[in-house]
Amino acid sequence: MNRSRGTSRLRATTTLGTMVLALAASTSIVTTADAAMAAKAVEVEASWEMNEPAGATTMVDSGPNGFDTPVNQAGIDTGFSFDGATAYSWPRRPPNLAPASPERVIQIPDNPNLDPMNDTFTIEIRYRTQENFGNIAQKGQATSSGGQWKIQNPQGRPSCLYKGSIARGATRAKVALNDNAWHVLRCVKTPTAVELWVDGIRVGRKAGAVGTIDNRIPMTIGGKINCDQIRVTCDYFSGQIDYVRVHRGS
Ligand SMILES: [Ca+2]
Repeated sequence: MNRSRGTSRLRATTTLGTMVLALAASTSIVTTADAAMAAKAVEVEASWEMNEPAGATTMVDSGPNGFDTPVNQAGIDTGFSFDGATAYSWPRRPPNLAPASPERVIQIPDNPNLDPMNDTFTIEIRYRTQENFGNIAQKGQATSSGGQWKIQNPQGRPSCLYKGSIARGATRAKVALNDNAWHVLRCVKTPTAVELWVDGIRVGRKAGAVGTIDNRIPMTIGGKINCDQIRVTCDYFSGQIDYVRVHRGS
């Protein structure tokens, strides 16, 4: 399997870099620092807006990589409306109640575009819940070779976890957010830290390089897939998700 990412992002970066250089040459205003920042512009890896109507069977990716993914109506309701947003809804269920319910979990097949590698890597979600449990989105589990990233909701205080080749880095909201209102979470891994942003404000930062993350596990939304509720809990999410976006950069 070819583990290199698509050439589209390389082309886009090159084109942008060329444009910046051309602009700098023509105006002499753009500084080297500006050009470097522009050349590192955010690349969209996936953007699932979850705006499909009730009964939908495909979660459409509006990003450049086309990660359209099946949705199982036996476990998830699409076309849920709240406070001006259209979202997916996961009916309430205790997170660790047997048997396992894989119909609740959206599985996006493994792809290197969804692995952080050693890059700055951001997962942004808009969600609401009144519960104090649940894994919201992740790629890889605790024992996965190649590491993992995860957004979870213990005690209603969400945390971002990135486990890489060097270390595990995590940071968690200091206040509970399970008030049934929409909140935007951004989990950012930079080369030197892990950050959590809530509703546009950085609320947590854990310094330290985590290293490379590159596993062969599907990305999941709504809980784990490699679980049996006996030896490994599935940690199902209950609530609604308005969108999930994955960016390289921040
Ligand atoms: Ca939406």
